[in-house]
Amino acid sequence: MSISFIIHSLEIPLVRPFRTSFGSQSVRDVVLVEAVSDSGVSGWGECVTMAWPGYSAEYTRGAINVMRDFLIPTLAPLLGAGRGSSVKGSISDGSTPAPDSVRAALAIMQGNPMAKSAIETALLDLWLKERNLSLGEFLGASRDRVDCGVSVGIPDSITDLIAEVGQYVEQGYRRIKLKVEPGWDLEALRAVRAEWPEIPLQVDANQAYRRSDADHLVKFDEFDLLLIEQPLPEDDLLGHKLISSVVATPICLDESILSVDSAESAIEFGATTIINIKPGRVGGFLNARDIHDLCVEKNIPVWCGGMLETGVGRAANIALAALPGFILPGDTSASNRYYKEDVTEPFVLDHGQLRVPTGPGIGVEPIAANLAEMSTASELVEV
Ligand code: SMG
Ligand code: MG
Repeated sequence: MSISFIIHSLEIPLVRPFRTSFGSQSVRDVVLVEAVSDSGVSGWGECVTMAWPGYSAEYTRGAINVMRDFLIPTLAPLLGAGRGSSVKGSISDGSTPAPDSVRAALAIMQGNPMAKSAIETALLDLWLKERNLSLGEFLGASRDRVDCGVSVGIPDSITDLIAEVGQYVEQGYRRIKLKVEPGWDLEALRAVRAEWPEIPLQVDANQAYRRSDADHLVKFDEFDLLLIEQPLPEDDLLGHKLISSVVATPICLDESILSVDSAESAIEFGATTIINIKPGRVGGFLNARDIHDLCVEKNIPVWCGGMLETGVGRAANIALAALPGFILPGDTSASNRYYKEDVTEPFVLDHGQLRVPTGPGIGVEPIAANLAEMSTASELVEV
């Protein structure tokens, strides 16, 4: 007997198309990883890849393949039959390996942080449930609610933009983020600022500008933005440093930050003064916590990004966002921002905040009927 995995593929329609500088989607391809223990308890993790490699090099079909063919098999020595209390990091029934040992084993494979994060989180959920400990307690959460922002895709017109932002403001979101790209930036910002002069506002370009756009990016300064997120390609740290030297608005990195070391490099080099932490992008919640700790030490504010997660990924992100260094509102919106029906009980906004789950592990489970209805495929992977 050993831990087995089920890779669930789901399709969930979005309430409205979400367009960014790298493409548009109207249905979310979701991958949920379920780790099932000897005693029949399940741990869950969400793989946040998109269907195509637009945000980063990872994509959903590739992530499923690498999980099945490489990542899960590489964990075999930790998960296989015959383990017992003598296995380092295991507990007395030997069922679930300790989070650090899972991270170390997965680190042998290069890249694929989103796939690694999904597997690590499913096992972490199981391990925490065995200890009756919540993810928030484990990570060091210091709050029971988190401030929520919302990320607004590129719509068809300024009229549509104002209508959409208006709904979010009405619902109580504490910060608005506009997706921008060349040709959809200053006019959109001007329109939103004219309507809401005071609302905390920021933009995300998903790498759509170039170093030569510095003079254009300077024009963003007049809109009193909290930050400009990832204006340039992910490997262009020098470009971000150069932009920072001419633009007054703080530059925040997302795609460029893949590890504790890359975070430290970007900070020390002067390429960023704020960091968006996404567990999927950095290979899991342990790495995410470590980047948070580094940023606290270096006085760099952080906030929790989003990847259109279902309730499974959202629950875990909210636990992370409750750590003390997360001082800016996250892209941790309520379920109804994305989906008419979530796969878990919905997360509901309350005065611009979401409540940090308190149950064991990530604190939520998929609702069986919803999972069945949304499922397009499931694959059992045994070690
Ligand atoms: O989960 O609300 C969300 C989406 C937040 O804008 C968001 N994410 O670069 O930060 C980002 C994007 C990546 C996903 S876009 C499909
Ligand atoms: Mg981003």
